[in-house]
Amino acid sequence: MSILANKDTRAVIIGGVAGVNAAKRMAQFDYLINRPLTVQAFVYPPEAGQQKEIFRGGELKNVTVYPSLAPALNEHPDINTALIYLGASRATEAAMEALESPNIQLVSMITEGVPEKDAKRLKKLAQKLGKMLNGPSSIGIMSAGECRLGVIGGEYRNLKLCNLYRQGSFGVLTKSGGLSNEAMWLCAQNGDGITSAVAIGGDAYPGTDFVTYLEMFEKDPATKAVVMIGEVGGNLEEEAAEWLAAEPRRIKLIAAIGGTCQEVLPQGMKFGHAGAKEGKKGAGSARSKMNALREAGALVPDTFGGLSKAIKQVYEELLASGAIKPKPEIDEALLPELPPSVQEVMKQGEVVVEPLIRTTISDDRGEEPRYAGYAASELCSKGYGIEDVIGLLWSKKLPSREESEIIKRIIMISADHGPAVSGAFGTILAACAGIDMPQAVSAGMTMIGPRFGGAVTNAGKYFKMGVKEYPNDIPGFLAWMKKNVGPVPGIGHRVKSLRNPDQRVKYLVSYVKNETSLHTPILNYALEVEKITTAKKENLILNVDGTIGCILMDLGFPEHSLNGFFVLARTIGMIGHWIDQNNQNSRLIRLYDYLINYAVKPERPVPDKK
Ligand code: Q5B
Repeated sequence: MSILANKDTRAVIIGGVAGVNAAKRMAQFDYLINRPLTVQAFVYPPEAGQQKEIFRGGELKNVTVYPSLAPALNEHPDINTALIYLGASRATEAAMEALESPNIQLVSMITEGVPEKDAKRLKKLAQKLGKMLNGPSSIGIMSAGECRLGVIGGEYRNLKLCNLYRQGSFGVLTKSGGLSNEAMWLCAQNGDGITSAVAIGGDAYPGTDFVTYLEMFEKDPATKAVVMIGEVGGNLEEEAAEWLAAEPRRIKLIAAIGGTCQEVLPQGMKFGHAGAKEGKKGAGSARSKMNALREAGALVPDTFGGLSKAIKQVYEELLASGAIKPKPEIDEALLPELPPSVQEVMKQGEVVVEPLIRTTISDDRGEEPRYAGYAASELCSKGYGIEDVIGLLWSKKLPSREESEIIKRIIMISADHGPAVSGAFGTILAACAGIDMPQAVSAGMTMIGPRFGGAVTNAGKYFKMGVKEYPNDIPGFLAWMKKNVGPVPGIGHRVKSLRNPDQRVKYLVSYVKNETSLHTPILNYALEVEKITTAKKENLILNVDGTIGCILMDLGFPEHSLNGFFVLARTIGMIGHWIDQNNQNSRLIRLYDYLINYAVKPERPVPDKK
């Protein structure tokens, strides 16, 4: 037997991240003692509909998050316990709702800072409904070998060290969560372990007092003695003393009271728990509580350090009287180990995992991203620019100052070319249809292809091929292109021509050739091609795609990176167009009829279907 929680306990956790973490810890205990998952459902409106992944050993369970308590209880009629993991502002209402739910018999609250008036309301409601309310500020309830509610008991190894996988003979009552773990450990080391341990919470008005729990332990035949750890403040310990003295009790009481140090501390010095707010002497002081408990018949060591000895003494008396028999030792090695995570096993070098992807450009595992090994902030502080980041991430090289200047100009010059071009127009159409920025910009992006903006890569590729295969035979190159490729990428423009030259191209060619020392065999070749194509047709100029493709190839960028320069640069322009249309509250665009040639059949009657 145990009190409050047992093998039939099924819980709902009301709350977010902290509640999910508690559920994971509870599932570890479920695994240790081989019981079904205790937590059946979560209630947390912001994440309603999600499923939380909880591992019970190596077994993955999905636990649903419900928008409110009612559907959770409808779908899980076995739930009889609610754990409140909400902040103080919402915890009281949630606890009230849980108490009022017919199936729920026990509510345990971890929430700290619940207003005292709310704590009193909750206690009154629980008493009226005949339900158990543990907490607020409680770390939880542990029933050895049966059920863990909350994170009480600490980490997995500690659960084993405290023999919590099987029942002992000692009940534990504490105000503090940390001390409950310590008391359980002391019971395992000096006795045969615990039946149940309850952290009642350190608030001034706990939902349930020591006496109520002592009554429960008294009625639990498996519990032979209770270790109670109280503290200064309030009168729960004095009430416990009165209860003990009132009539002969079956259980023995061992008590320790924290706070005797207050006697040597300055008057009024505050202790940790909200409920620990008494003066140095008299009623409510640690000393008076100790005296009251001793007079009532409890075994009260002078100091906390004496608790081990007291537990041992009671355990030996119980053994000697025949009230308990020594529990058979369980070989710890036979208890299940938590399956290690892949990361843990890898760390130990015991498993080899084939990586799913391989990266060679950046690493975010340190304190900040590193681009090809260089910390981003150090690049900034040493005066590098966006051109250098492009160089590092696209070709794993830090461009020289001269190369950076060329890259910068390429980006600047191709950032936008007005609203009429396919990309900008696509973005404007989308912006006017009320589409958000990322999608509107990607609408423009989808226009980048073989005819518009996406000829950079192939221009670089084929002009390089020309340099190699047809160095002194441009007609031969053009003939090969016509036969095998089609229009030469990087040649031709809708509006630019010999008579209306593209100033961007002129500037870039002149800058690279006259103001830098870059060797430009591919650009030179393309300019020779242009001489032949413009002789045929004056708009078959070397266009902006072709020019930047050749220069980037001459700079040594990887071939398949080249379209990226137009994509990157034109994103700046497309974002600009989206912002511009939004600033103007532009209306939905619909083409005027006069812009469409309706080359369709005239209106005619629909024939009867044959
Ligand atoms: N013909 C660009 O064509 C365009 C030829 C060719 C041999 C060629 C065309 C083309 C290659 C792809 C390219 C990037 C579609 C352009 C850019 C960014 C932009 C845009 C902006 C910005 C234009 C008419 C006659 C036909 C064709 C022949 C055409 N191109 N012959 N090699 N490359 N270029 N794209 O004017 O005998 O009559 O049948 O595909 O490099 O996108 O500002 O607008 O910054 O936003 O519509 O600059 O040149 O001419 O296709 O009707 O052809 O010329 O074979 O001959 P058009 P088409 P024929 S820069």
